[in-house]
Amino acid sequence: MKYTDYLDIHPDVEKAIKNKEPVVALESTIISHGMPYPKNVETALMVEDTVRSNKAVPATIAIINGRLKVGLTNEEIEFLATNEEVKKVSRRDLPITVAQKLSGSTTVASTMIIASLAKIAVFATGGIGGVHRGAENTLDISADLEELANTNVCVVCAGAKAILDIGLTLEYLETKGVPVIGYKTSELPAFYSSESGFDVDYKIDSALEIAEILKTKWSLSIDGGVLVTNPIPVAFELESSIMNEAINEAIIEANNENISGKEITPYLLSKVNELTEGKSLDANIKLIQNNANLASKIALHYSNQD
Ligand code: PSU
Ligand code: MN
Repeated sequence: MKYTDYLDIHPDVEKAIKNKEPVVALESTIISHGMPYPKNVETALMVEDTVRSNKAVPATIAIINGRLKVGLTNEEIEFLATNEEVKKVSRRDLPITVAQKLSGSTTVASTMIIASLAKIAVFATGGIGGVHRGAENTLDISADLEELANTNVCVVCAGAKAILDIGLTLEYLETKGVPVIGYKTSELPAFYSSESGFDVDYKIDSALEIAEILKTKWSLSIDGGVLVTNPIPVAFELESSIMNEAINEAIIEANNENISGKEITPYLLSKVNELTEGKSLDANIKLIQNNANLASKIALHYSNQD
């Protein structure tokens, strides 16, 4: 079997890839494990429309009945959003999900793998996984970081969320040689707020320059991803003291309930949403839209180069 035998690329996406038109990959864990229904469906469709309004083609990625789907129908998005059996699939889960013809939503790591198989270079998400707080004891480091080290996809996110150890996450990315770019900022954004107190390596002010960096990196065979961090617009920022309080409480509850492994991120996200009475969810939606806008612009410039 060739890898293409496992892939179902949506005709709109296939046409765009063939004609070297801009395409933006989107993940699906956020749909099935990152947001409650029906906001998850509304957000997934809104993000796709945001990409289209920038004259790029959205390719939401997931695994359905063992097929690697690149570009979903609205029915498939609804299925991912409502079906309890849809598992969170990261790198190690991917071959099992495919071989057993199961369905799964893809994390940043597995979305990067599938995007790269489909030759899509730019991917928009909300937040990446990283080094968790307390990782010196738990060794909980997301497979997203290892994927960024190895797979040639540019990931546009809103920085690292404070459920993670932001400093250790940056150190890990440095060790692995992953460029961390701040879009119009020299400070790493912290997801719900535009500031984290940590510097990024490079402040870059235009999507064109980012596209040039991608071309240069991969032309030089320096494999691996590039992380573009895009601050949440100030109008939608949340007070970091309120967020930190909610996150600290969520982490204590997760410990009390012995939540670990792949369950921890979805657990913390829904707890924080509960504790902030939905404010974190609203901010989450705004920042994903913001990331989809920037990713579309990068994809447009990237596709215009040879
Ligand atoms: N962070 C968020 N929202 C999310 C995730 C992370 O703010 O939905 C999801 C992404 O799909 C990410 C995954 O790739 O969680 C990381 O999970 P883990 O830490 O188990 O690798
Ligand atoms: Mn983990």
